[in-house]
Amino acid sequence: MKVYNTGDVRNIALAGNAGSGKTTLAENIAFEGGKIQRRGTIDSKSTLSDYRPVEHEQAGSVYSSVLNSEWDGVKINILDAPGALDFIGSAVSSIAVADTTLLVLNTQNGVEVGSEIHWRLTEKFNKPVVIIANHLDHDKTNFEKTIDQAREKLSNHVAIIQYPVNQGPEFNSIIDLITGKMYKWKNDGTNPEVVDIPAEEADKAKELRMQLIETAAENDEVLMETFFENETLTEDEMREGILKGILSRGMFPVLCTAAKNNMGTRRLMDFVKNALPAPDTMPAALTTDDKEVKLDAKGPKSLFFFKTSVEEHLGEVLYFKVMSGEINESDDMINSSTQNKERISQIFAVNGKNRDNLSKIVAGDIGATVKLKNTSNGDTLSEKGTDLKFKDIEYPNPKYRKAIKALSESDDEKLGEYLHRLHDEDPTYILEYSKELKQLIIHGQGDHHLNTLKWHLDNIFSVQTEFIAPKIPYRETITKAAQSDYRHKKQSGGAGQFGEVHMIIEPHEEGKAKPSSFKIGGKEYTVTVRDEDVIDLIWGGKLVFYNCIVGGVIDKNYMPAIIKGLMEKMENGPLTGSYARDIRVSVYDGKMHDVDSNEISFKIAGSKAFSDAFKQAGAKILEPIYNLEVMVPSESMGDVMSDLQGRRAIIQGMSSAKGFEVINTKVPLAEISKYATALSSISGGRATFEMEFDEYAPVPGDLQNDLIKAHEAEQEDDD
Ligand SMILES: Nc1nc2c(ncn2[C@@H]2O[C@H](COP(=O)(O)OP(=O)(O)OP(=O)(O)O)[C@@H](O)[C@H]2O)c(=O)[nH]1
Ligand SMILES: [Mg+2]
Repeated sequence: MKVYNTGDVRNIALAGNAGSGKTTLAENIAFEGGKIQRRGTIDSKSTLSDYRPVEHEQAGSVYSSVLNSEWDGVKINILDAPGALDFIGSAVSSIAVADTTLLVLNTQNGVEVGSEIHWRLTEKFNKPVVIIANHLDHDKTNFEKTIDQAREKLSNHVAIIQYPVNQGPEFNSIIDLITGKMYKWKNDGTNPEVVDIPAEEADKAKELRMQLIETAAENDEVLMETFFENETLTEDEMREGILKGILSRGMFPVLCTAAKNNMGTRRLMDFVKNALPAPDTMPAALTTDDKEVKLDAKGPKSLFFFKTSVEEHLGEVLYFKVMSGEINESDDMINSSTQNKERISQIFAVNGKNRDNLSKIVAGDIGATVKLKNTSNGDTLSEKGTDLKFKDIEYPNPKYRKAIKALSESDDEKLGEYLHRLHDEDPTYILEYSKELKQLIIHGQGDHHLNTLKWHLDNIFSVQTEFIAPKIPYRETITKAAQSDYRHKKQSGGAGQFGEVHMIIEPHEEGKAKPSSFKIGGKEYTVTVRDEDVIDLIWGGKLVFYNCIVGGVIDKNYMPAIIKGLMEKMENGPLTGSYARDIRVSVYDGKMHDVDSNEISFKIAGSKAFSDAFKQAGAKILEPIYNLEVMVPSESMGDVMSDLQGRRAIIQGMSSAKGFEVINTKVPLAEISKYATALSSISGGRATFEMEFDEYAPVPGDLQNDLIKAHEAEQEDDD
């Protein structure tokens, strides 16, 4: 297949709400560029993009697909993202990697939730956007309402470049304000007849053209002056202003399509070729150490990997964008994450599951390769000696968790392997084997997301699994000081065991002075710290140990054994068996025996004394609290707030942004396991949220009692 120069490449992401017509549009672009002889359809499960069984099952995209086409010598790479928000990971990587996003709107529904959320991703990645007004052939289509909503909810820099003359079931014509012509299709779309604007449209076209010229001029001072002088711009000046506006997000052009009938595709491809930025006109990419690397075909060879798919008979296919240089088949490169050498044995241009071999691929272009040894999503391969590592794509945090288990234990290993594979294909599936909870937990974006994962396990991998309720990783701590001592003594023939430990435990707080005196149960204790040992616990929080022994009553060498004894209890808290945290322990007295004392004796004594003290120290169960940022359309605000109150939420603040209210709140994890589903049903799918771990906080007293009882019952069951 042909090799394209950087300037002849356009990379577009197709984003927007589920069902807006992205995959149909991608199919049209591939068809018009001669990549396929017939346009596949969603109904007949024959599109290039939606080729996977799960996509046939769901009649919509689940993963992004990479397609390419050609128009007038320019290669158009298409990243067709799924619209369903459960699969947002693929929309994130598509928007991050492409240079321009085509945000496809279904003009029956206007700006939908998914449109807004994908729009926000383009804001985050600071990428140009072109709006595609699709579904113009529906009886309920409303172009004007869609544009009004786009201006209100997305940006007031939305600029009409094309408008439909006869939207609705008879739709077959648009007016293009750049060329000043009307485009009229026959029933099968494709190639339109180009005619002068009819007299009855002249005034409207003139007015909209003036608006477009003004918006184009606003993006450049020189153009603005020209506009003031001549009160218009030439077609070339207009194009220049539009390109600048697109690049700086100062303008969001609107084009028209009826994708099902293949109307508008060719004009769209003209526009992609003429008005959208080539990869080397985009801002430089950043490396992990914040170095800017300009996309340059003459630069050092480097590839950024953004997507993996596992294909039948082929294994892992890894998709990349060439970030600089020219890559040839058989090039050796270095993975900057692992420093391993990788050989690029084959280079492909991809159309869904179809692949064409390339001998070479140039900076800015998108391709795929296979048989890499140790490279995955987010990695950079670069020329030896350059050690480039591009910033990885940031994916949204998980919002939903379930525990999963194989019905048959013998499938455990296979299950782990398949789950990793599913994570490679969709990095927003996060797997966690929690040693603490003894559960395999899958984190994802929502119920549908996790059910899709299970669908793969059931239908593709044939591993029978079940979801179970995920446990909450509680913690235990204490709220006041307590004292205890314990003598461990054993004399049963042979060598005996002896160790005695006196300790005071109290809550650990950052910045608290070292212990010196305590008053516990009317008794005063004075201690002098000899040594301090601060242990950062891998599950969060600290254990601080003070050796306050006077006169060598316990040898210093036994301290590590005592700490070991404490750690045993810290790992298995006395209340519910959860991890304990944020405790400090002062060992201030005890006894040794010349012959019988040994490490095991002091470990046992330390552990028992600690357990006993813990129970008198106002022990508390802590639960994980998450910060939630909930974006709610104003009309659902009341319902969302009252639902949050039922979830023990503490509201931190509220603000408004473009028709949305933003609620910042802290909520216990136990209350939000299924929040994604609940919020969606309260708000008709319009509200969304982000969540991030904040801190551990004490559970309310009644819940603490319930948890302790539940733990006791569980222990009895186990006995
Ligand atoms: N009448 C009409 N139907 C359309 C148009 N565009 C797409 N469709 C239909 O709308 C449905 C959804 O189209 P897709 O192309 O799968 O939409 P998508 O945006 O890729 O959807 P997701 O992948 O789920 O995000 C299909 O049945 C298409 O045939 C259009 O312009 N007019
Ligand atoms: Mg699709």
